[in-house]
Amino acid sequence: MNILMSIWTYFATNVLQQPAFMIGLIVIIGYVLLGKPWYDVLAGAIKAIVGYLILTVGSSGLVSNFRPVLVGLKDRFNMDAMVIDPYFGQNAVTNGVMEVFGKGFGNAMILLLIAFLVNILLVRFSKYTKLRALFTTGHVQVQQAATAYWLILFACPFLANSDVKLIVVMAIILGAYWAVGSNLTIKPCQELTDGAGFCLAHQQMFGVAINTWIAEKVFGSKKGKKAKKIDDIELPGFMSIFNENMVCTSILMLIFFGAILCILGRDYLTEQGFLAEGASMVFYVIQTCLYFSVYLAILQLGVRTFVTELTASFQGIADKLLPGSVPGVDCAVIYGFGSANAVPLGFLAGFLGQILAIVALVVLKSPVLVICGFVPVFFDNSTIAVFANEKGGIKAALILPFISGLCQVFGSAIIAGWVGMAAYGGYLGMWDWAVIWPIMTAVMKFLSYAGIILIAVVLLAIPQIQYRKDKEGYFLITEYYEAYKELKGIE
Ligand code: ASC
Repeated sequence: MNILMSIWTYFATNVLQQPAFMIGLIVIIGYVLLGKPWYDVLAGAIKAIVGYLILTVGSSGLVSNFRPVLVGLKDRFNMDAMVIDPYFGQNAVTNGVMEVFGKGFGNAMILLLIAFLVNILLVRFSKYTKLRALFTTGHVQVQQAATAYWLILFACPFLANSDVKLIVVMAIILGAYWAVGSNLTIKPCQELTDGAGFCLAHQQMFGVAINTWIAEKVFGSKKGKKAKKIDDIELPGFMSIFNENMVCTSILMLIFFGAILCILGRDYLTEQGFLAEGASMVFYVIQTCLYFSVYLAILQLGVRTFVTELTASFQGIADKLLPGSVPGVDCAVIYGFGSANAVPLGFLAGFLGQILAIVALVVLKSPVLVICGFVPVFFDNSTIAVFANEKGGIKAALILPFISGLCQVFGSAIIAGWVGMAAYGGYLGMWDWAVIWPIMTAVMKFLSYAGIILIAVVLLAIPQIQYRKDKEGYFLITEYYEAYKELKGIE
């Protein structure tokens, strides 16, 4: 048993929680099942792993470059505020869960094992479950497991006396959330990418599904007139330079982060080691801000490198092992599709929403103050903007991320204040965890066991409803996208 556990832990730490190797493994299995020669398998795996690692260089470059800038605002103004960011959220759990509940979280590996198996089984029996998505982003699952542990312990203290009961409940609720959430993003992703064959497995899956739906219903074509998308807009005169993504992103970020860096001030930046003593502040600001475009370009190169390998090889898994399934990937993958300018615009609109919400918390003298974390502001809102633009045009791409920014701050302040995580300085803060999980926590808190059952039933009913609303297209959209397009009259 110990040996099995060691093998599993090794696999989970090195493969399952490292999306690049997880994707590599999937590509190997897929190509082997397709009967490809060994050198094609090897080449495919290398391209997939390198591509994903390039994506990671882009996304972690963005995070490590720009997170300190936003968090700096808190130090600079001596604010006693909680940061909404997955990494701060995980730290808060690590530091606080023992003190608050008298219980540490040592069972992450077992939980991941059960969740992974449950995911595979749910997809294997898609005929009954109607679930079609395999999660590949283990790093996100670990962050979510930590936060869910706190929320569930808070809502259901009666589970604390038995590790087995606790793990089972967590596996059911989290596993169902993962499976149902990623499944919800299949239609938006397939329609946006013209059937690229993946969906999202991240932290704003319900957010993407709900916002795409609103974008289509509220902002979509009216009286046969299509909503104007970002790329349809022809800017006049000198403004036309904004049509080019790299220029647009660089100028917007220069204005935005340039202003924040100036607010932080030379003294603070030198003190923190960001700016070398005596170096030029002007060029430091220009370089730092332009790095935003650099990392975004890297990220998009990574997406281009691995997505084709992943989807081509996944055909083997979808044909032989898990019929009709697609892989769920990091939300950043979507930045390689749709309108590239939706990415900086969604980010800025979301930031505006967050700032407004934070000002409201200060004015209302909220006991919990929040400071923006880079990951939720950027990765949630840019993602939502890309989908919103596709269905509802530029208006949707600005308004929906703005509302999302409000939801992220208010939702996180309420839930983290209520469950006591705010006192430990951080909360996950991503869309689903600021909107959907607070509702689930409240239901479990007030209905206890009945609440747990209710949530599991409602979650698992969602794919059934989706299927019943579109029996013909539901599996066709993953199995044969061209036929789906024909069925729906999509050009
Ligand atoms: C997250 C998280 C990250 C980023 C990354 C986006 O939620 O923890 O590191 O988003 O996955 O590419």
